[in-house]
Amino acid sequence: MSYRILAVAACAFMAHPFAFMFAQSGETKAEKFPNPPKDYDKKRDGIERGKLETVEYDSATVGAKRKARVYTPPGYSKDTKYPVLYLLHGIGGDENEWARSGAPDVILENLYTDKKAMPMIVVLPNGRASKDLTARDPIPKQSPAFAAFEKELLTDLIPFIEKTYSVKADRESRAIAGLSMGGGQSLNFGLGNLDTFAWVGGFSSAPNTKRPADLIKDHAEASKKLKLLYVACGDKDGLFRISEGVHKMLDENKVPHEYRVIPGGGHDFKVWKSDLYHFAQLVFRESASKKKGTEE
Ligand code: FER
Repeated sequence: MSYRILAVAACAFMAHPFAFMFAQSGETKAEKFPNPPKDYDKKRDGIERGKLETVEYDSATVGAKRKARVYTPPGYSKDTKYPVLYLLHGIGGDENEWARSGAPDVILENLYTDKKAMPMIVVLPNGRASKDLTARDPIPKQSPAFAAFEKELLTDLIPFIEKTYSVKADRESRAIAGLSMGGGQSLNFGLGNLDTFAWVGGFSSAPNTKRPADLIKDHAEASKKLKLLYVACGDKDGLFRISEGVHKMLDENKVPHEYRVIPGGGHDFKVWKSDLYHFAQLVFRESASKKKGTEE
């Protein structure tokens, strides 16, 4: 090793004594969750497309009609019953954020074409349960609406989806995942409602995530019921400690999970699109739980 590399490495070590640990674990995890292949998020010519539509549902929780986007897979048919992924946006987003910046339809269509994901319906809600609040309102004003979305999701949106679309309506056919603020919601709502969701993902989860000690009531029960718990964050993300804390709690309590540290990953859609790419290949697949059992 040259003097120059040694000097840089020594400086880096002095600046961040733990960076080496992260770099190491980042390397191992990178093999399990490599960067997606080139063009995984680019439209391919000549493949079947799904349909992304906007729906309105009655929210008894807020006393108003509310919008969501719904993505049905290529060849969607009433003769098939599909599992459903509820995919949540970040603090500045709404029901359009994933479609605008995350290419979920393209990522899934490419995976379907390569037979790497189960056909599923993806529901993209607006995760602020409110009649009139928008992403432009002050965050403290919005926070209660982000928390209130748990009740609206369970009592208004899920029932609407299950009566409107051809879906499998059981816990093993429902997943919840989201980015940042929506990652916090996914961990809070998913782990708090294991009779509703068996597949849970937090992508770069934000400080609205409950304290690790408060996330899971009964760790043995959660271990049994979860088919997949995916916790991921970039190691350059200012919110890294949140996911790290959740991972530590899960390890301490022996709750099987996938922990993905994205080397060099920031708080952005480059990371979240790659999370969707990986999460989509695990969710609703029996092999995910088998793999989960053999982890670590
Ligand atoms: C915070 C920092 C970031 C916070 C939320 C976020 C609730 C969310 C960021 C995002 O959704 O991108 O302190 O508190």
